[in-house]
Parts: sequence; C-alpha cells; structure tokens
Amino acid sequence: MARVVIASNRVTPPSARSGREGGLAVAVREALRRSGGLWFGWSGTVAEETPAEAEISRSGKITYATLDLGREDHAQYYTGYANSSLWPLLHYRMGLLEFERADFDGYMRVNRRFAATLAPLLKPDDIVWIHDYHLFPLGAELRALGAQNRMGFFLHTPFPPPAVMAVLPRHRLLIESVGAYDLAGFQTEGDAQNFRDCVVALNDGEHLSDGGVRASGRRVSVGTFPIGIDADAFTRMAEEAAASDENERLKESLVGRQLVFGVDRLDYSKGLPQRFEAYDRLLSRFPDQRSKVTFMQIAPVSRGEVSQYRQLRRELESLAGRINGRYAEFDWMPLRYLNKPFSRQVLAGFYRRSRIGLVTPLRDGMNLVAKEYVAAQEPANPGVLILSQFAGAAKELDAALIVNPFDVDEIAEAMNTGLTMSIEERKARWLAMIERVRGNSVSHWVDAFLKALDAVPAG
Ligand code: GDG
Repeated sequence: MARVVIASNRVTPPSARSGREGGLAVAVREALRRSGGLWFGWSGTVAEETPAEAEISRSGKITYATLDLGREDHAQYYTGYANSSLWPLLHYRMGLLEFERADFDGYMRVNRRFAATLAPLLKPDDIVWIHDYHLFPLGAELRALGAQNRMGFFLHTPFPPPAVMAVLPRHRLLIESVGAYDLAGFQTEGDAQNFRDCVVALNDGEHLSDGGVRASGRRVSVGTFPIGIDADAFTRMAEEAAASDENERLKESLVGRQLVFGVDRLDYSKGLPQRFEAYDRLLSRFPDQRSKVTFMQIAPVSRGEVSQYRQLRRELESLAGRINGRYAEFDWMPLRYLNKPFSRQVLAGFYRRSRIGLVTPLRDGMNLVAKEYVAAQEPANPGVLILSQFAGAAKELDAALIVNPFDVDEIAEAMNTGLTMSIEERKARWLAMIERVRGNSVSHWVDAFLKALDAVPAG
C-alpha cells in the first residue's frame, strides 16, 4: 500500500503531546497509526525566522517533519489571515472578519514555504492528505513544484455559501487553489454543496454529474466524510475516570445537585455568551431549579493573541460575575467557569457525571464534544445532550434536544426539559445516539476518505 503523507497546520510529535490534543490531532494520529506514514506541519514553536528545512523525527511507524514559524510568518499566516479572516468567514461571522492584504500575502508565502519544504520529502506514489483552512493552497503549491501525487483535502470547519464567501477579499484565489486536489472532503452534505456552488458561482467552475466539480480546468471529486471518535475507547476512559480522585471531588462538591456541563475552546463560534444567558434565563424562568443545579463550563483559552478572542473572554467574565452575583446563595454557586484545560481522562469522567451536556455552537464543522459526551454516558443512567442545530453533529445526533443556539429561551427550556426528563426517555434518546456514534468511528472516517481518494478516476 502507498505511504500516506498528512499535512496539517500543527503537528504534535509524541514528545510534545500534552494529553490535551484536539479532534484533528487525534484523527490524524489514527490515520497514520495502522499503516504508518509521514506527518508534516508547524512545530508549534515561534522562532526568529522560518527555517528552510523540516526537522525529522520518528516514533513507531510515524515520521514527523516539523518546522518552526518565523515571527512575521506566524503573525500574518496564523494569527492574521487564517484566524482573523478565514476562521470567522468560514463560520459565517462576517462582522468579525478582519482583513489585511499583508496577512494574505503572508498566508500564501507560508503555504509556498511549506510546499518547498515538503516536496523533497515526497515519493512519487505517496498519497497526500492535506487538512484544514490553514492549508487551502498547499496542494496547488506542491503541484507548481511538479508533484503529481494523488492529493486530497479535508476541511474540518463549515464551508459557507457563495453570498458569504464573496465577502472575503481574494476568495477567488483561494477557491481556485482547491482545483489542485483530486478529492475535496467536507463534514456535511450542506458544506459540500456550498463548496460546489462557490466553485461554480465565484470561479467559473462547472457541476459534474457525479457530484464533483470542474475547477480551474481540473476535475475535483467532492465528498462528505463526517468525522467520528473512537467511541469504545472513550467509553472505557469514562468508566475508569468515574473512580478517579477528580471525579470523587466533583461529586462531593455537588452535594447532590444536578450538573450541567460544557467544554469548549474559548472561541466565539461556540456560542458561549448565549449559553451563559440561557442559564441565567433558566434560573429566572424556572426558579424551582435554583439551588438544585450547577453549571460548570470549562473553556481553555485559545488563540489569545487574536483580538476577538480577548474580547470574548472579557464578555464571559462579566456574564459569569453577573450570574453568580444575581443568584448565588451563601451555600450555592450557580456557575463554575474555568479557563484552564483538563486531561481527556478527567473530562471523560466529568461528561459521565453530568446530567446535561451543553453543546450549543453558533456554527461548527462537526463538534466532537457532542460525540464524546454520548460515548461517556452510563447506559443505565444516561445524561441528556442539548445540541445546536448548526453543529455538523446534529445531522447524526438528531435524538438530542436540538436547539437554535441564538434563542436563549429555547436553550433554557431544553435545560429544564433535560433536568426533569424521565429515565425512559433519556435511555431511548441515548440509545439512538450511541448507535450512531459507534457506527461512525474515526477509523471509519479515515478509511472512507482514503478509499474515496484512491477511487478518484485519473485526470
Ligand atoms: C475542529 C472543528 C470539528 C476541549 N477542551 C479540552 C479538550 N478539548 C477537546 C474536546 C474535543 C476537542 O478538544 C474539540 O473538538 P471540537 O470538534 O469540539 O472542536 P474544534 O477544536 O473547534 O475542532 C470541529 C473538529 O475540528 C474535528 O474535525 O469537529 O467542528 O471546529 O476532543 O474533548 N481536551 C482536553 N482538555 C481540555 O480542556 N484534553
């Protein structure tokens, strides 16, 4: 079998693993675990200059090729264009989009540099799989250097429709660059369709009868590959975590109160202010719940160098203070708001302990927290998942309490419903969801993408 080469913005060699890897890193590791391969990308370190060559290390069957990013490259490519222009736009947040032409140039420059560093490491029959919005143009840059490999691209975020995409300055260059791939993969059919429509409406492309598109003169297959988790492993982790010291302490601290739980990177796509407002609304509209419930939100700081994220942090601090100030009793703190990260194992135990999992992003490619929450539940006494209709996961987990995350009253009502739901209904909803989560594992996702890439007709 051909070697798989994966490129993603951030690479975490075993030496740099913190037990806090996000969904993408877990998925990439899974993709390379069985047959081995090469993982290429940024080391996570900011240096004076971006070096010309990658640092190579090996662990088991995986070879890691990483490079540091120079200060200016990091500021323009990562903080600038990727996270201040692309991320908000891809999440339909036009009002948050900031654009600087110098950042766009930096983004293209880093992708070119990545291509020049990766190209000499490629063998002719390698299969190349490029991940996420940081690296849209990497395939085209590799092609420009002569790479003829089979190349696929997977976008972990949503993809917006043409009217939204058109707001992004230089969008044409970006969409054009996707023409270099043999396969473009998305989380949901809606995202895939938006991509096809953008190619046609914004880049003179053409719909093909097999669901692909003709873009920049090349045919690109387009597919939907909803990412999953290793549900059985997560369930085992949650079972073990239930007996851990942290979980015992959490249980004691709750003194019999029901736990509402959320964990998200501190990101404006996750709908945290609306979630806090909804909890306030629960306590004001359903006063019986006061003193009987505790909401714990874990939100590790993310992208703290981007101004919109710093502003969000201030907003949440103010909301948390207001809620606790308004409702707290001398023996009850309604909201526990934590900015620090926890290990996956501890999180798994917290999911299992909670009566409600709150997953209410305003827009999300998939949202793995929703799937982890389901996998962590105790079959005899499962909790209730409240899930945004705008998370990709809502397509599969339609047995959750589905809410519009902009409607704080609807979230508050769903919380009250979840807190008072019968055990029979909780079990029925959970059974429907765990079946879906188990049926679409991360290894299934890897196999489906690589099989589709392999099956792309030549030319
Ligand atoms: C992108 C897309 C898509 C969170 N806090 C801690 C922690 N986490 C873990 C969660 C989960 C992961 O991070 C977050 O994954 P999500 O899918 O929820 O969200 P993004 O980070 O935005 O991921 C998303 C995903 O890519 C995969 O394609 O689903 O839509 O935006 O695994 O558990 N993990 C640890 N400590 C924390 O404090 N250990």
